[in-house]
Amino acid sequence: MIDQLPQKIVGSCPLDCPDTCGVITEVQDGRAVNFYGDPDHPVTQGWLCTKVRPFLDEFVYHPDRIATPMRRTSKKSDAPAFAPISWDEALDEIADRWNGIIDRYGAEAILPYSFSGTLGTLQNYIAGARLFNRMGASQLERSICGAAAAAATEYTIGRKLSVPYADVIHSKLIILWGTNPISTGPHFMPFLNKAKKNGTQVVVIDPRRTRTAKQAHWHIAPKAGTDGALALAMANVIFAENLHDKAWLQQHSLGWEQFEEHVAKYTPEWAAEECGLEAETIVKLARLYATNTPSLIKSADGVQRHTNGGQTFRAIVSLPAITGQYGKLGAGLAYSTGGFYKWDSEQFNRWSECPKPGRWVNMNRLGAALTGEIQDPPIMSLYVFTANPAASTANAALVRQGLLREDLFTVVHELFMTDTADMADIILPATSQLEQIDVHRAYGHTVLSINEQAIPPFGECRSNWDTSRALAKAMGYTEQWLHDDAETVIDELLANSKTAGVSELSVAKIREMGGSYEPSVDQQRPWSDGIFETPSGKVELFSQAMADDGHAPLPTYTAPHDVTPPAGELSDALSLISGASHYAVTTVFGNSNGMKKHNPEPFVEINPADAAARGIANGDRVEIMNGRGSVQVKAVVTDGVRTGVAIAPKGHWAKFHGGKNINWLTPDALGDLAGQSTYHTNLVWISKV
Ligand SMILES: Nc1nc2c(c(=O)[nH]1)N[C@H]1C(S)=C(S)[C@@H](COP(=O)(O)OP(=O)(O)OC[C@H]3O[C@@H](n4cnc5c(=O)[nH]c(N)nc54)[C@H](O)[C@@H]3O)O[C@H]1N2
Ligand SMILES: Nc1nc2c(c(=O)[nH]1)N[C@H]1C(S)=C(S)[C@@H](COP(=O)(O)OP(=O)(O)OC[C@H]3O[C@@H](n4cnc5c(=O)[nH]c(N)nc54)[C@H](O)[C@@H]3O)O[C@H]1N2
Ligand code: SF4
Ligand SMILES: [Mo]
Repeated sequence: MIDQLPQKIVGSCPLDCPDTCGVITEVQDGRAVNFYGDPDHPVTQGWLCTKVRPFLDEFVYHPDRIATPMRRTSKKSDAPAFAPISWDEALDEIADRWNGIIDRYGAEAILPYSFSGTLGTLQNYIAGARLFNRMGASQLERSICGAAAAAATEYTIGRKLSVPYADVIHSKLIILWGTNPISTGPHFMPFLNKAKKNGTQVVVIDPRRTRTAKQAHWHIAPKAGTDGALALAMANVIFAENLHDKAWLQQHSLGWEQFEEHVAKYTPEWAAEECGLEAETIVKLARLYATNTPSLIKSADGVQRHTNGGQTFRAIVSLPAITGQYGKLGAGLAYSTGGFYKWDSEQFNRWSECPKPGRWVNMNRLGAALTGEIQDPPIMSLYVFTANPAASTANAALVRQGLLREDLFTVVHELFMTDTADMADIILPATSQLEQIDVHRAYGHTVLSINEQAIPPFGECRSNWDTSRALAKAMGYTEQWLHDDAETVIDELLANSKTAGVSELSVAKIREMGGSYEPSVDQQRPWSDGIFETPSGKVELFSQAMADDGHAPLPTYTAPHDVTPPAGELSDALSLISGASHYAVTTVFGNSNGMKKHNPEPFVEINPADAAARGIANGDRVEIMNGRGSVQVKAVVTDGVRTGVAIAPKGHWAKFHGGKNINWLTPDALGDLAGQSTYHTNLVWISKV
């Protein structure tokens, strides 16, 4: 046989990351032999992050991949045990159980739960929508990540659009507000570094001196959850010192005079107390921001995972308006491009051919929902795919309690035996990104890319869409749109898009373009026409829509508030932030060698002053506790975190660390907008073990 050169297949990184990298898989004899960043992708530029470089060994060919469907053979409270079954047996059993539940309780007793294992439009979103819409199952309110920021953005400036990474070369000043792109969206960094060489100043606002903060010109570390106060005080200074852009405000905004009056009370002195900063710092920041234009605020979702996150984000996105930055080259806001591609909701969801949508169940309340908060009917079956809620959801002890219910029929579609899969009645084996086709839009840029299937499925694995099709068949649903092949669904999605230029695309056409489609530079630059997709077409500093929805119509500050029953004196509590780990993407790679090598043991960072007050030395084993639970971890004493705050990255699987992770402490209270998660409004007490 003649040796064949490996075939190069283009794809997209599926993980929850704004960069959605273009990837190349080299395939020989049906096996992926090489995997790297697409050199032709304008954002990826030929390199992948440290987490995904070893994707073949650490994910696709990981020795622990699940190969067949399995049925539970142990009690839920015992060590998990499973026996392999055939797909037909698994599908029959699921359909039987679901039909029984629908007959007795109605379809709303079934709850699909999915979030961010893959961000593929077909494999995550359409696969998660159509089948369960057709069933009339409960609808999951997907608010675990950035719902409050999204809602705040939409109320204020309309669709979620962003200044392109490449345009930061035009920014004179960039504020990275509660975001750590070196870890969480690293392809922004080459653009930022180029801008810095060009003289751009960089400010980072984060209670932690992150990898990104270490490289900034100025790092400001407020107390957790107080950014709303900081932003409103900046607005106060900008108006008081006449640094606002009156002409722009008059033409492009609504309610700015009310806003000016409203922020008069948010003085720098008041905010200094609230934020744990000096008043001069706030004044200096406000002046720097308002006088170095074009200026850009880049933010992400960490800063809004607080009880006041929605109003905080409202205050932050108001700042580019009062200084007239929206629409200037390299200026305004870089939060998310998630609103760039508009799909047709009817084509996507097939609402018109489905029963009335089921009631909404907030994913952040999963534990509560499974243990009695949701009644009439109670949740009797949970279908989890593309998510690992037993490790990633807040108040995880309660989630676990819910999953322990013997009468809850849990199906988990997974690649690995995660904390969640361990609690399943039936496990279905899932393909990896290399074994499935998909289409991806990104939330950090506007490239639309195809992910080609590169290799055959591992074992008996099936993609989310193929599993949805098989389940639809088992349930006797005959609608064609539940059974179309993947490429047909993607073609239809593109053809019905409301974004200019996209309806002419198809999988075949994007293939001809080399796997990805990039809109024109002009199209990528938002707000240059001065029009905003709000009810008034302007930036709504005063939002009637918010008032109508029962929210304060002007950006307002309320201190973050954790309702946890105290586990000590309130004055001894620290605010625990459990943001991204550098080595995992949420809990994906929690079972990888990278994690075992670089972050084998969960840790908590605390400031030397806070450590000394508790008699804690670097490396000590400590207990973190609050009214929800406790975990034991290693203490890292460092001035890289401000006083009053503790840092413990997310991403660890509970099963590898004595059955608990950091989410045994996090709150399941909802934030002020859009049912947002509030992971970081989390009071804890830390002591030496
Ligand atoms: N403490 C704390 N917890 C947090 C956060 C925090 O800041 N602090 N952040 C939250 C945020 S922002 C998010 S987005 C959530 C994410 O939480 P989840 O949505 O639960 O995401 P992951 O934990 O990454 O789990 C994804 C799972 O999907 C599987 N998977 C990957 N690809 C596929 C596929 O194609 N098909 C199927 N069926 N499965 C697949 C992976 O193996 C993995 O187990 O976590 C939240 N959890
Ligand atoms: N390596 C890696 N990359 C990831 C992920 C991951 O788990 N690991 N997760 C992905 C997901 S799901 C998401 S949503 C994005 C999130 O992307 P980011 O929002 O950039 O990441 P986070 O670490 O959640 O939060 C960013 C920063 O917010 C800070 N922060 C928390 N509370 C406050 C506050 O009150 N004020 C201020 N100013 N800062 C605060 C944290 O200290 C943290 O450094 O990243 C994605 N990329
Ligand atoms: S996780 Fe982000 S940076 Fe890493 S390869 Fe995927 S898209 Fe790129
Ligand atoms: Mo997220």
